[in-house]
Amino acid sequence: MIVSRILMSGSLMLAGATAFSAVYLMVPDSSSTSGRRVILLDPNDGSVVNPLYIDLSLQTASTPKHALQVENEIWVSDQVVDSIFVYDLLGTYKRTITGQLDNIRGMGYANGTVYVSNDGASNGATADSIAMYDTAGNRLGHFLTAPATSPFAVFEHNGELLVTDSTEHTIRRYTYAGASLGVWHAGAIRFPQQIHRRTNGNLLVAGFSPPAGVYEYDPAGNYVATYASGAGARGAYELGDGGMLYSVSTGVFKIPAGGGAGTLVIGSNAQYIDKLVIPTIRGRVEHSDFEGDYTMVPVTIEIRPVGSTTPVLTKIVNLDNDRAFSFPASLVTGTYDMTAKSSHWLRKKVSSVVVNEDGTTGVAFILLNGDVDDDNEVSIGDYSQLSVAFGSEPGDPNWNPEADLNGDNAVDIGDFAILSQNFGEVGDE
Ligand SMILES: [Ca+2]
Ligand SMILES: [Ca+2]
Ligand SMILES: [Ca+2]
Repeated sequence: MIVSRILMSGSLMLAGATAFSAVYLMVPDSSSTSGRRVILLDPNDGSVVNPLYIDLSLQTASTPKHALQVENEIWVSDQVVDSIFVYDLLGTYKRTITGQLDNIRGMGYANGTVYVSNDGASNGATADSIAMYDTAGNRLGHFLTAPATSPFAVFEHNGELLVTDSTEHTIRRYTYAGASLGVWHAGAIRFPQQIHRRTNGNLLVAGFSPPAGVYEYDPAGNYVATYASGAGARGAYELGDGGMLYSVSTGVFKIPAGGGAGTLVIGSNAQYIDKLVIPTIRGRVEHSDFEGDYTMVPVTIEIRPVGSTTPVLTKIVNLDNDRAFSFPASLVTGTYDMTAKSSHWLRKKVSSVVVNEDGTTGVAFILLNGDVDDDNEVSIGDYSQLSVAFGSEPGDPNWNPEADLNGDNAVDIGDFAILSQNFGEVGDE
């Protein structure tokens, strides 16, 4: 269920309700008129979520072809610049992969490897090949697509790779290592581009040249149906509402559930359509022994590999009226340790938190009060600082807001009682 949400490039703003999906569709736009960009669409109804999620012009993109999620990164292949631009999941630029690439098109991620279709032989590239990279962007080699000579998409299917070819008009099978397994389908389709799997297991393949359209095949490669695109289809994607998106040089169009003509979703020189999952980190924090406004108390959240004290992600959040927080994270789904710490409260760790496509749920922290000097233990140092501030109110020369443990705008016996109660406590590492 998608609730209204506004995504700004590189940052996020939530509008209204707190429940929202973290799944989107990404479409690169190679138009010089609207500017090279990655558009975000709603995966359920295809509506525009953000027309400028990534401004690709900042990386001098020319013909961005495919935006592919690779773990906690977005890789964008550019057919003319012969490079792959890499961003985090929130759209922040990280690096560019270049060299040994020429006239690249679609990509695939399978078996821990990123596969990149490569047609040309400039820049030290190997013509008619699939280049292979690890997730860090290190080149692992390539394999030839011969006898096919113009690879356009790479797609994992049944533990193998399918590669579309725009001159042979075929879809061929290869092992992950690149050994040829023959033709998966050859028929009416001309200039096949992107491949996408429907929820029923059938594959949609965008046919760019006449008879252009979106072609559907069963998992064995047998023809099922054609959906007219009216022009050269590059990408296709099934929506959650039963409709279907396709992309052509004038924009992204939606065919409603049950079929019919496509209607324009967004004008653009639209390329492949692919999924983006941004995990949403959610939890609740209780600041114990506190009568102040907890929505004004920043909480430092750390996401760490299990057993490690080195965070892979640190975020300072504020709580809502239900003591809850939530933020989108450029994070690989998996299991992590998660910690919370606020100024004069001890750090608390929750171990082995599962982060899946829906993010996290049910993570709750109760933070012990009394750490005036913020060294993650309640000890003599805190007692000293509280003693100095004892009897003070805001405006007094010895006022210390960190010593006002209960948040009642006075440092007095109430704060001393909290410190005494927790004396000797040490926060989680
Ligand atoms: Ca070629
Ligand atoms: Ca302390
Ligand atoms: Ca107080």
